[in-house]
Amino acid sequence: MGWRWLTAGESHGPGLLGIVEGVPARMPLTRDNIDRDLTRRQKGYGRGKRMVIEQDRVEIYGGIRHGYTLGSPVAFLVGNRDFSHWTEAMSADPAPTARVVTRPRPGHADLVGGLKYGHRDLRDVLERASARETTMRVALGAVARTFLAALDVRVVGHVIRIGEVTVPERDYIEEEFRRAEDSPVRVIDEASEPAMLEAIDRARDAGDTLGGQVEVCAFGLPAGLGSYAQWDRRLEADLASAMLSIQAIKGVEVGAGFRHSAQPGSAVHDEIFWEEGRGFYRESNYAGGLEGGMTTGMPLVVRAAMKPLSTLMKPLRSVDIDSKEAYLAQVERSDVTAVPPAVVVAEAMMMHVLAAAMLEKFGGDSLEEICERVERWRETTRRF
Ligand code: EPS
Repeated sequence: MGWRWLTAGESHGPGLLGIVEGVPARMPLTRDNIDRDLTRRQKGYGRGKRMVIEQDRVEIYGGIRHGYTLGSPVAFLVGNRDFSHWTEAMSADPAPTARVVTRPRPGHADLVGGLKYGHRDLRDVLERASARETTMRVALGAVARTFLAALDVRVVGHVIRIGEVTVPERDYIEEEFRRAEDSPVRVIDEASEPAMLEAIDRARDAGDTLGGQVEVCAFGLPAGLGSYAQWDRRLEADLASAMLSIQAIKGVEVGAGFRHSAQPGSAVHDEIFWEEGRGFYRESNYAGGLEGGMTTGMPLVVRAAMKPLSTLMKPLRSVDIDSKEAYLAQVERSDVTAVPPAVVVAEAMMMHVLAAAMLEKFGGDSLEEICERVERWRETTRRF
């Protein structure tokens, strides 16, 4: 059954809930491991006022005892501080209707969600469609991070584009990713930072929003996760699906993906070398760590493109779902850009996919058992 997880909760409800199943037993895991990623997700120049209200911290409801996992489902709650301003509007008990939304925002789930579920108050849609939900993806993803780290796999990411501003195209090495932690826009490339900050200021002043691109990499992966043998076992497919499931993500690229589609094959494939003791290796990584739906052992590189947020202070034209009159869309408090936090969310989604792939290939119930199997496999691949 592998790695299974679910989230629940509305943006302005009491909180977000999550359960992850399949976490091996006897794995050290503390609240700090989780809160670190929750804090990272809250950062970023261009974030809105909500992030001043919230201080996301996890409460552990199951699966961990005395700092170790039990092998039982790991269950989390992250409270919404903002709920204190919404107790009646978001009450689960019958209460007077309040803060009704009838003017859908173009680009958000509001209109189609209302149509699909029959909601005439579009708040019933936007509360769950909101990217607030990514808080719990990240909390559960931090469990995957801890698991992967024990197997010597590290997942890191950075911003490569905000609006028109892009960082130079090149492979970034693992050590460089630390720089992104100190950047207000989560970029490695410091030279791009001032132009990005300026672009965000300009968008804010204009009541507009900005999209961009993130790049997420996994280092230390063994070769052979995923499979070419069936369409639904190809790891690219799981990674693309995971990335596209993130709110506002509209495009995904593995390795040099779109960029290499215009070049000849001789320029884009990673030549194969062999050395005693080291085994097979490559000197380039155009494939982004995947060949034939399987990890090659090179860094896994996935990029995701985010559209600009659809909540605009300068709203676009829309139609009221009750009166059918033309109106400007609902103005809700929001972020100018959410590209820096999208890095943390994309890391979480990649880690969920990789934790599942690790469990599928190696299996096992305790961390020790899995670690031994991974180590044996690494040795096997070196000797092949
Ligand atoms: C978010 C919380 C939300 C938004 C944002 C992400 O809070 P609120 O709606 O109360 O301002 O800041 O959500 C969106 C951009 C969106 O389109 O839904 C968060 O916790 O990340």
